[in-house]
Amino acid sequence: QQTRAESVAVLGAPFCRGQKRGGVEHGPKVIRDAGLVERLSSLDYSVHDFGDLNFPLLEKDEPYMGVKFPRTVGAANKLLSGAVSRAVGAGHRLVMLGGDHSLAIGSVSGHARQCPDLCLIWVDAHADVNTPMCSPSGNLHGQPVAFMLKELKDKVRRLEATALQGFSLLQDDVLSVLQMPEIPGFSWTKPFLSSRDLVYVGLRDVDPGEHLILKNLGIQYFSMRDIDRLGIQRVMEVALDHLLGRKQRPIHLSFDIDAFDPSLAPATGTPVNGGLTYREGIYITEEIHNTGLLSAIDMVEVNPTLGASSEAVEATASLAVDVIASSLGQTREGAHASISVIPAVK
Ligand code: EXY
Ligand code: MN
Ligand code: MN
Ligand code: MN
Repeated sequence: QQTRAESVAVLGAPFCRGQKRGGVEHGPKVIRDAGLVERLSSLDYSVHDFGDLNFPLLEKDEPYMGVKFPRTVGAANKLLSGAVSRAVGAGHRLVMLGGDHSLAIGSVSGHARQCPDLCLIWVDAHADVNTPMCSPSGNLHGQPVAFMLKELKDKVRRLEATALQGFSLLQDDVLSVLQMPEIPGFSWTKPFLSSRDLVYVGLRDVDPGEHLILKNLGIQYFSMRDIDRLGIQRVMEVALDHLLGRKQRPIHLSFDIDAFDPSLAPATGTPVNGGLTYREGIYITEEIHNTGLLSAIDMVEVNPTLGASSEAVEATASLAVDVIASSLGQTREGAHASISVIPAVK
């Protein structure tokens, strides 16, 4: 039997302190129960399930600049970053099962320790790029990208006049939104990503401060409106050309299940109407697979306690498995590389 001779590491991250709703820590269990390992094995990967990480519980963790559970989220991500770095360093493709999206700080930074030139595709209804100064909630799952971007740590900033249009902020307020402060729990990590190395797909709920950051840093993004206008085929063509046109490099896919329409992925904490169709979501991942450069995937924000029924939870978890399998080469047209036995005539 032919095999891909490639290995996938599955790493569970049962963590919920980046937001306020309990239950998202059970994401890894329901995604595994939906048949993840079996599905990846059927794609001829050698699958190494490293189980779930054990995150430290911190007794006292007061908010800092409005940021909730900073030390708890920082410690969990430090642990995750090391585990991801080791798995990627050992030659595995990495699948991280969340947990809430604050975990991307650890996942992407751990990946970047092994692959410093990686690029990031963020599929989400949300931009998750609030800084503590502009976050409306203080929840760290709405801020992970702000911890990664080098430009938000630069002291001197060029402010484009156009970026300020429509904002009733004074120059000093704008600067403070664009400046990432030191947060307790995060001294282990430094920003490692340039704004040109990031593309968003699926946005439809972007806060004012986030919009200022997207525009000011010139980040490439495709909102649901852009998908309506251009179609998902063109969106992926432009997105991948933006990231890979100059040079081929490893891709990190951070996939928030709330990118999908809530009718498809109801079991999640911050659903927003008007999301990706099933076919758009699968097309995104097929195109990413076809680059041959996908190196790590986050699958986050599946919250089994928020489904209205067990069917709703199973549909959401099964969608997560489809996204991961499609990212790793499952095709809709079928394949025949792995035929080991021609079925006997019945
Ligand atoms: N933008 C809002 C906030 O920062 O609180 C909502 C963020 C939801 C984040 C979900 C994980 O993508
Ligand atoms: Mn629980
Ligand atoms: Mn997210
Ligand atoms: Mn989201």
